[in-house]
Amino acid sequence: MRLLYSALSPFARKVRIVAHENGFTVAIVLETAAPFADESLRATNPLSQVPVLILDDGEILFDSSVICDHLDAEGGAGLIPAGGAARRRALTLQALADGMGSAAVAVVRERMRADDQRPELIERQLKAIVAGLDLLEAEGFTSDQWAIAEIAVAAQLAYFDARQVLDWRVGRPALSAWFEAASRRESMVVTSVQLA
Ligand SMILES: N[C@@H](CCC(=O)N[C@@H](CS)C(=O)NCC(=O)O)C(=O)O
Repeated sequence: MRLLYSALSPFARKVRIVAHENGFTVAIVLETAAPFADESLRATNPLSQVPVLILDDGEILFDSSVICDHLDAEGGAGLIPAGGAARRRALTLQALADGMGSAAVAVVRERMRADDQRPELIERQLKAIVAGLDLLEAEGFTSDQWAIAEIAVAAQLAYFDARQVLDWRVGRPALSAWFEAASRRESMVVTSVQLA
């Protein structure tokens, strides 16, 4: 299998963590792609977004939640509950984390603009992230649970730090403490990127 990814993408990080937890460390070859600069990515994903997983028979999977679903089904780690309220909760929290990630990517892109930045766009995206963080603080993640919801959230929180999106720890002691412990998990450590 080939995973088209970019090192800092929180969506690709989520997939890499799920791959690691499912024992797919050797079976997946990582290939860097530059979604904003390289139009060739569009041949695999018309949205020109990473991550994209290309299976050995050439089948192409995106987006990150579809890839995670496939890897977890094949690997059997059971990170995605099979059904019922647990599954609905897990997928809803994954969707929340992913949505916060899209908002964060939009903030980062906007801040990169040399001029003509749109403060109202940044403010709206940050509002979504802050509201999501408040929900997650109330959710009360515990260190004994590490499944798709927790993985999706951890990947995004790490991205907020790496890109200095916002100071999300202020007023969120439970989420902060949970994330510190989560960051020490092997699948988080081996998928982390050290910025120069
Ligand atoms: N819903 C997608 C989002 C992926 C995404 O936004 N990836 C970013 C990189 S972090 C990207 O490739 N952006 C390029 C673009 O939107 O043009 C997923 O979960 O995989």
